[in-house]
Amino acid sequence: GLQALIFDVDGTLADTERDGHRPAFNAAFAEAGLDWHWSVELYGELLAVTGGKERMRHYLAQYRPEFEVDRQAYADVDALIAHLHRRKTEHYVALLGKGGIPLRSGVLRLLREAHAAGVRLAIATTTTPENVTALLESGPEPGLVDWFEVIAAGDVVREKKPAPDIFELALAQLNLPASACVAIEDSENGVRSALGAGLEALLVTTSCYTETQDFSGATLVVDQLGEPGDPARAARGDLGG
Ligand code: XBP
Ligand code: MG
Repeated sequence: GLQALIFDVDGTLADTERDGHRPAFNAAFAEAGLDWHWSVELYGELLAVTGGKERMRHYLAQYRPEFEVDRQAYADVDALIAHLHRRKTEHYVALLGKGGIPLRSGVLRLLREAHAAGVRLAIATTTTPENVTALLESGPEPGLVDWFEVIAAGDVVREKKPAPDIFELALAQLNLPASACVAIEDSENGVRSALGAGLEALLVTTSCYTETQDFSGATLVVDQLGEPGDPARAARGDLGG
């Protein structure tokens, strides 16, 4: 039977990408004196690469091939990227601290029901642990972060999604087989990661950047979890057997 839910964070718990991570990256670029700006559209393309540091490296290779790092200020490109990512994380956490990004519809309801039923909760995400904590603590449920027994996040694994490493780590830390868990994701990269770790029960709640992606292998794809009484929810199915 079902023993644990393993949640993705960005796009799944909250719509963090367009109005959270993206402006935080742009703020870090501007304050470093860089003329980089990630529009809503460009960011959609860049999301193909998971991980903020990896995404910046990809942007440089694809869109700024001529870029040369200011050697007076940074030892090399990696040092610049590490600096930008630290600052970006600070901007992002500050935004969340102001209550800037709510949990998606139905997320808190599902977490409360699972928590009350003794279903174990875990996270498997590409973003940093501090971002996860800041998001969970920014909402209306005090102590929500403590409901999660396992938070597998960020650079703790060698390869980020779509590689299976982060879901494998979450399963290992839960000490459960994939067959006892349901993964909840919003992106193709996330679905590939979960499937690669053997998770077959896979619920996808598409988000603003992922609506048109390929979710083959997912058990159920919906546009949101929704709340009871929300008419959009009545039309959708149930995770079922
Ligand atoms: C999330 C990511 C992250 C965020 C930015 O993917 O790819 O890189 O965009 O966060 P997923 P960081 O939802 O599949 O985990 O800058 O902290 O990486
Ligand atoms: Mg996601």
